Amino acid sequence: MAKKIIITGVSGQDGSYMADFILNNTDLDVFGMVRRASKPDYSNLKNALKSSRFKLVTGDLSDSQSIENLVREINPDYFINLAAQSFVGASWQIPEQTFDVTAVGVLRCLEAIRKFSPKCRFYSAGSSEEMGDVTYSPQDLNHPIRPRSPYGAAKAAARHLTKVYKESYNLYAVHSILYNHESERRGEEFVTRKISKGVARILTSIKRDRAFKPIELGNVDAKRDWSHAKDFVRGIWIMMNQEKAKEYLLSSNETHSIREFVEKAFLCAGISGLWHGEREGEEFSISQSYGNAVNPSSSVLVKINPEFYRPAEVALLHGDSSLARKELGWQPEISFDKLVELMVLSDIDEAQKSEE
Ligand code: GDR
Repeated sequence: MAKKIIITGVSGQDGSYMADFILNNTDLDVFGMVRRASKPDYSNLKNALKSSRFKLVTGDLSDSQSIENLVREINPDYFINLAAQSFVGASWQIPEQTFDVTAVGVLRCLEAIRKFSPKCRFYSAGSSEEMGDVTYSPQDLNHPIRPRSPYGAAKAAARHLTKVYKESYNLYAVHSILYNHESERRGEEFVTRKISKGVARILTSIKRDRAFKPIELGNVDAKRDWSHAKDFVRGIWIMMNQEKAKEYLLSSNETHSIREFVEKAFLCAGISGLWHGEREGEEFSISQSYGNAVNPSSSVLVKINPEFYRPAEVALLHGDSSLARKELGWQPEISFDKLVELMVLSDIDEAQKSEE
């Protein structure tokens, strides 16, 4: 009989890439957990839904009964938890829900596995947001936990819970620290996708000689360590198939500012820009001419909007994934430049299709 895996958050970026990876590289049956929704969006599951080995199941991390039922009925060999309230910015507005889903949700999964499927291997996606207010760079697994948001605190709690359950009940339970990971499937609330979508929208307007509104961003000086999500799901699967469960950290080992992402993203669309002004008055504007196509009043590409500042910011994240590279033989295959290009070109393609 084929082995079975439950993937939570399967319609999201990471969950859908994980489902694709498992379907393409193993013969496991995949049970993708989704919440009940009146207007479900399965656009990331176009590939997975074509497979007879893929099945959608309904469950909710905030409902222990639903998790227990799934674990009892499916009796999975692997349980990969990629569901969370994953938007850091929203975690100040909905702190209880963030903690309930992101931290207590992990506890509910661990309890279900302990009770009904103790041989099942469990994965909890951790975050560089646990490092928070960093004390050194690049950060490794020894870096102190110093979260700066309700989200970061919830992920830190999930990390402790996973360790406690692993040690108390001898479970194969792994919580790994994941630095930022993006893709063409990234949610539009995250800064990289907000930029790539914005670039595509602006390029379409320029080409059609239409005025456009700039992309509005918060702190463009924050630095992040960005990888492609596809590289991370491969790393997670390697972690899940070791002799012993162990914590690892996945990162690109590079750090880039939001500012740099903006510049590269516009260049991918053939638009070069210049930063000018200061603080809240800062803008990024077109620095080359497009003949008569550009209305001068529409030449601002990006402007700062303090509405997008966070109550507490993580200024710098820069990971050191040398342990995972050495012990798991893992390394990212998609560079930062390639990531930006893939995202921008995909959004340009989509924008063109919707114009047709
Ligand atoms: P992050 O991702 O908080 O690092 O968490 P996000 O893309 O939201 O922010 C990255 C940085 O960009 C700055 N920023 C903006 N962010 C958003 N979303 N929108 C803006 O307009 C904007 N302007 C500037 C932010 O202040 C921040 O510094 C991601 C999530 O995927 C988490 O779930 C995951 O755990 C971590 O990465 C690793």
